[in-house]
Amino acid sequence: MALLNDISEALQKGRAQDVKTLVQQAIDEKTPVREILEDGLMAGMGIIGEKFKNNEVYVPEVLIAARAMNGGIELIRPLLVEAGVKERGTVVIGTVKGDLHDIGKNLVKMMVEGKGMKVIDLGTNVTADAFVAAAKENNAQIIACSALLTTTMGEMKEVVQKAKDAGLHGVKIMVGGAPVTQNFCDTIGADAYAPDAASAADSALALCTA
Ligand code: B1M
Repeated sequence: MALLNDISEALQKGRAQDVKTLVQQAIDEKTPVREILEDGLMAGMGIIGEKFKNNEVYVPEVLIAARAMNGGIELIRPLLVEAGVKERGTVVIGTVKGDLHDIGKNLVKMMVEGKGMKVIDLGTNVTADAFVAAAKENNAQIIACSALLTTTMGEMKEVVQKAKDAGLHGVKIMVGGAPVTQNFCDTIGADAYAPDAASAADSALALCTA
């Protein structure tokens, strides 16, 4: 549908006001809210995610697109609740204890939201206990940990251990950040590693729907 395509295009260009206007038009035309979300907003964010993965766009473009997406989501949120469109899963995210870097973590959050999942953002300097408590409280499927320092990435092992100790066997632990590797993920017994925000979102969705 042309209007949904226009929403996707405006989102990719980061035109927040255009996204709002077009989403409102789609609502007024009684376009099903799920289509506005999936074929308009999420489709646009998906394309941005792929381009980001391929270094065709960079951090600023992603942030601007995410802001445009949030504007559109705000308009459809009440209708989503009414229509009973459920989130595809819940992800608790944070940067590990001792680490204050949050730019990458915020990108992961936006991309995961772009896949239609609910994200509980615990911010930075998050202890293993806080990750576990939030996962329990929110019935999360995934704990997503970011670390940018070689001195803090070890905290991820603590999160894996504490989640195990707390009996959160169904909750998957996803790790990432510049010094983190697949090998490190395997060594600490985490469930998934993603090298970038778009792959993290793909992985989170796959884990939630597995
Ligand atoms: Co810091 N810092 N920093 N810093 N900083 C680095 C990381 C460093 C590499 C710089 C360097 O020395 N060349 C170095 C780490 C060295 C190491 O450990 N190997 C470093 C250091 C040493 C420090 C301090 C210790 C400096 C000091 O005080 N002596 C200090 C530590 C503070 C602390 O955390 N306790 C510090 C402080 C800071 C600032 C506060 C000034 C600032 C952070 C601001 C903020 O985040 N709000 C800062 C910044 C900006 C950087 C650099 C320049 C940029 C990091 C960044 O945001 N990159 C960085 C050097 C560099 O990378 N060039 C550096 C952009 C971002 C989009 O990438 O976060 O990697 P990134 O995220 C990617 C992927 O990694 C992945 O997806 C993202 C996008 O695709 N990803 C995930 C991230 N999390 C993921 C989670 C996932 C999956 C994928 O699943 C859950």
